[in-house]
Amino acid sequence: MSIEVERKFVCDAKSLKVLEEIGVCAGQCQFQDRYFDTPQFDLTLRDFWLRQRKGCWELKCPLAPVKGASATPGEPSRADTLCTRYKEITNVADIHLKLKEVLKDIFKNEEILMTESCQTLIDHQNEFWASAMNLVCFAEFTTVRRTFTFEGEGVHVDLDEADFGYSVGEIEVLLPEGGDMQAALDKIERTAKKLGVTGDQGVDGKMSVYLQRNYPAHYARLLSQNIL
Ligand code: V4E
Repeated sequence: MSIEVERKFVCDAKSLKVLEEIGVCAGQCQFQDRYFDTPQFDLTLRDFWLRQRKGCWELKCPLAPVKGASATPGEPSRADTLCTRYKEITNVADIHLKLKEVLKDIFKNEEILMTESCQTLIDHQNEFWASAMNLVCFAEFTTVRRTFTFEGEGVHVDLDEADFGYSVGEIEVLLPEGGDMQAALDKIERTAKKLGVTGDQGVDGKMSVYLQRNYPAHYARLLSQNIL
């Protein structure tokens, strides 16, 4: 399990030029994401994001805000406004365990049925385990991604173009669990400065824009609950 810390940014011509000068282009790839939730959006309303990418399952789980990082008590810190931090689980058995924990109140009456049928599907590496948990695909899109790395920094930058007409950059650091979060946030801040990325407002990710366009009522609910 790892922790993904990232800051989204709008990549203008200036930042792209700097990126091409100081970063090492690690290549371009294309992938399709399929996001899953219950029909009532019980996962995303709890800030859990389950997806299938290149045939692999990934679950992003929220982390508590950085303690004591805000100059004004009660207000989100600069790091929390600009950066997102999620724990990533990629092993299907661990994802299943976590989902059962998150959804336990919702599945109160069906828990035994769900557990047994899912376990059998997971044991047989059957990808339909998600439908056995009443999880349905609510979003599907393709991204073309260019990745840049920085010598010795442990930071990479992705430039994403989604097929529904939205482009966004991400400065990202992957940490082992219990790794130095402040050091990761500092690296991101330094990289943002080098790229000329300024501004105190967070930038929308691909999923935020997808929800805004395709599920406006759910998007509004996520906004009002400070999940997006
Ligand atoms: C919506 C969301 C998540 C789903 C994944 O979103 P995103 O990071 O945009 O996807 P992607 O393709 O860049 O994933 P990667 O390849 O980096 O793993 S995970 C968390 N959220 C919520 C969220 C948020 N609250 N704020 C912002 C700016 N982005 C996402």
